[in-house]
Amino acid sequence: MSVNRLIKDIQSLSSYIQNLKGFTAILTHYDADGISSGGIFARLFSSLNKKFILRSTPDLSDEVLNEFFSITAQNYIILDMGSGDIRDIYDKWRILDGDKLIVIDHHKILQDIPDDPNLILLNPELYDLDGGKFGCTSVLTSLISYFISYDPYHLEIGVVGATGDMQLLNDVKEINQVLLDLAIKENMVEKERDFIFFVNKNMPLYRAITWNYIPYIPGFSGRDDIGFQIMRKADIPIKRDDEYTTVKDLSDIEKEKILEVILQYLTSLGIKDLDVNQLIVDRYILLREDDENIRTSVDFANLLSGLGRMQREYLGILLAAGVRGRVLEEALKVQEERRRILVKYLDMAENSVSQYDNIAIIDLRTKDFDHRFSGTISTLFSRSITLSDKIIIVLSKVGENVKISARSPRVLVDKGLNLAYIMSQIAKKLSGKGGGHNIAAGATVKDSKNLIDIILDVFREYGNV
Ligand SMILES: [Mn+2]
Repeated sequence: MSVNRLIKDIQSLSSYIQNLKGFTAILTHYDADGISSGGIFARLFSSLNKKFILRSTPDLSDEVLNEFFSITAQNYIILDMGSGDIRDIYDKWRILDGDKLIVIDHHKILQDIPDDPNLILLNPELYDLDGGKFGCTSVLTSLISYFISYDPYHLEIGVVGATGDMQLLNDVKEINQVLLDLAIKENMVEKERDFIFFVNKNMPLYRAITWNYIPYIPGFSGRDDIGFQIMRKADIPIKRDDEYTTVKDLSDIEKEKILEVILQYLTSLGIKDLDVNQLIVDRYILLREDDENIRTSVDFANLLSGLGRMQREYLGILLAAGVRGRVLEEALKVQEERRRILVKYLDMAENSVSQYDNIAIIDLRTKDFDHRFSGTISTLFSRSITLSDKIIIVLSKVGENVKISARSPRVLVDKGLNLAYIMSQIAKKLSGKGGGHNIAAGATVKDSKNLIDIILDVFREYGNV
C-alpha cells in the first residue's frame, strides 16, 4: 500500500534529519499548517541541540527565496510550500553548492523534480495520495519528529495543524489516520461530536453560538448580536450569578430549545435545503492542555491561523513549539483584535460578490483590505451555506500586484477540476506565480483591466465544469 511506502520514507527522513550536521535554516508557510510544522521542528531541533533559524512567509516569492538562501547554513528546509516550483527553487539553491535541501510539503508538484541526492522532497502526492486531503505538512513533520524523539506533544500539534488545514473534518484516512491513532494511543487527543453552536464550552454562550465560521453563515457567523437575540428567544439568561452563561451550564432541554431557535432563525434567513449534518462537527479535545482557549484542536488551530494573518507568526510558532504563559496571553489579545477585523472583512466581502455561472468572484481590489485575510475569506465563503456549490475567487491587492485566492467545491474536483493548474495558467498569462491544491489554490499576478475576463476565460478553457 502506498501509505506504507510513505511511512517508510517518513522514517528514513527522520534519521536523515537526526543526522544533519551544522546549521539549519527553516522556512515555513504562515498558515496554521505551516506554523504548526514550524513549531514542531523548532521543538525538535531545540531538543536535539541543533542550531537553527526559522522564518515564515505568506508565499515563496523570488525575494523571499533569495533572502532565505542568503542565510549561511549547511541545511535548508522548506515547509508547507515549494512543490509547485521545485525546479526553480532547486536552481536557486544549487548555486550555494554542496549543502542539503529538504522540502516537506503537500501541494501539487507542477515541475519536474531534479535528480540530486542532496535534494529531498517529501510529499504525499508522490504516493498517489491527494495532498489536499491527506498528509498536510504538520502531519508529516509531527510523524518525522515523533519517530525521532517519541515526544507525544508532536502528535498533538500534528492534529492541530491538520485541523487547521481542514484534513480532519469528516473521513480521516490514510496517513492522517496513522497520526490520529498514535495521538489517541498516547492519550493526547479524544474525539467528540457536537453541533457547532456548542463546541466552545467555556465561552459566553451568546458568543459561542455564532463563533464558528465553518460553515460560514452570512448574517449569523461571528455576530454577537444574533447570539444575544437567540438566547433571549430561547429564554436563557445571558448571565447567571454575575457570570456569563456557558454551554457547560446548559441542561439538555435548554440545549434543544436553543437549537430549535437557531434552526428557526436560519430558516428565516432564507437558507433553503439546510443540511443539519453540516452543522455537526467532529473535534478533538487536547487532553494535555489546561487552558480552555486551546483545549480543542479547532480552537488551537484558529488561534494559530489568526496569528499568521495578524503577522504574529512568531507567537504561533512558539505556541506550537510548546511555550505557554505570557506567549499565550499575548496571542489571545491578538486573536480578539483579529476577530473584530474578520467581522468587518466578511461584511465587506458579502457586499462584493459577483456571480458568473458556477463561479463567485469577490473583488476586494479597491477596498481597504489586508490580503493576508484573502485565504480565510475564500475558505469561509466556500464553506458558506449560500455559496458552497460555487468556485470562490477572492481578488485583493498586494502592493501593485493582485493576489488571487481560489476554492472549489469537492464535487467539481471529483469531476476533474484542478485549481492549482488553473491558477498556474492564469499566472502565466499575467506574468505571475500560481499553484496550490486541486481544491484550494492561489496566484499572485500583475493587475489588469481585464483581469476578471482573463480568469473566466482560463476557467472556460481548463475548467471543463
Ligand atoms: Mn498546508
